[in-house]
Amino acid sequence: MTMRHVNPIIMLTLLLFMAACGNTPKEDLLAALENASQQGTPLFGHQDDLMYGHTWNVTKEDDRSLERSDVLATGGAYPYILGLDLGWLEIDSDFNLDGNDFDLMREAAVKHYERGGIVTLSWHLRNPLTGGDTWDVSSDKVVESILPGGEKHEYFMGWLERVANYIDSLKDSRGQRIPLIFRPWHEHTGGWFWWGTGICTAQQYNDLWKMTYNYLAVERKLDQLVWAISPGAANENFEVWEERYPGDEYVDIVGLDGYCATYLPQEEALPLFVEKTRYCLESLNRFAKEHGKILALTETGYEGLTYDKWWTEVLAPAIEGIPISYLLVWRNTDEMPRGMTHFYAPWPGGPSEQDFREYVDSGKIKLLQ
Ligand code: BMA
Repeated sequence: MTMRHVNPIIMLTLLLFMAACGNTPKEDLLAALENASQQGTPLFGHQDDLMYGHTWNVTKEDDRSLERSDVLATGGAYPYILGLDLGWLEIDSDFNLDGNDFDLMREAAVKHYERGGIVTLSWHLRNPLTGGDTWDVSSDKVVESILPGGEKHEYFMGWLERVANYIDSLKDSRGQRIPLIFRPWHEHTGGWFWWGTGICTAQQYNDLWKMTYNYLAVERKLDQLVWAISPGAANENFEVWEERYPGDEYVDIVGLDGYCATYLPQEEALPLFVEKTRYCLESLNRFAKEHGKILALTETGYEGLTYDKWWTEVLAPAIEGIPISYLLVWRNTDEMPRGMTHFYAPWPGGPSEQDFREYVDSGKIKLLQ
């Protein structure tokens, strides 16, 4: 049937109906990101913000209200973006790799969305070939083994099915699936994850991304997902990351994962972070413009926050004038083997608390108001 054969009254009714429906939740999410990018006010994000903080943990304590937040306690509002990780969902665990109860994570995601925030999901999944963890790079055959025809293909599709089911279960109180920034296969320009450079070929990486997209977005029709790709920061030839890019139809956001080095003395690490972050973000910004994508700083931070002016004197100049839509700092946990230093967001009584408050008050980043 051609358009000429459609009854004009039906057509008009349809158009009026579509106009009345307004934006979809996914379109609203994209619009919020576009807007933040154009205004030059990135949305502030924190990994696991509602799940645990410097001195508390909802999975382990009786208070499961999901009201606590280190960002709220120091900056006066929840972060705009809540990051959560799906690692271990694939092996049917009740808890993710960092100890979060998956049911509580679902509640946190929905609650954050209903407060007006945006949720992003990463996936530090285990190694499907060796049985090791996400950092097990002992074999360069892992990606090959899960692609169609590979010995672990069916097994891995079972993992993806669990991820699809969980994503499908993230629904608001009206029963609508909540929009999500999905950020799989991240930091693929580094060599520390089994999908990284040197461990699989560019072709295999791109095929892995497309297989993931085709299953989740096409076969399972999870059309509420916004797809983000995150190369890791590198000092030179950052442009080579582009060979590990599946194509414009599979990606909405290009983001950088880049941290301030803790293995260098502070007087070297801080300026290096500013220089490197700017270099990579400017390169990504050119790419984003050419390809019509949204730019973000998808992971960042300085472990331990041992510099008390980190926010206004280091992070702010690292991103000044670059149209990132959001930035996300990593998690605040004391459960690391090497001790209590794995903190990236401010916490009450922490060294950079005052500076964070100043950064928020300056209006240069946006919390959930
Ligand atoms: C890493 C560290 C790990 C954690 C992983 C996934 O950067 O924080 O401890 O398991 O992210 O959240």
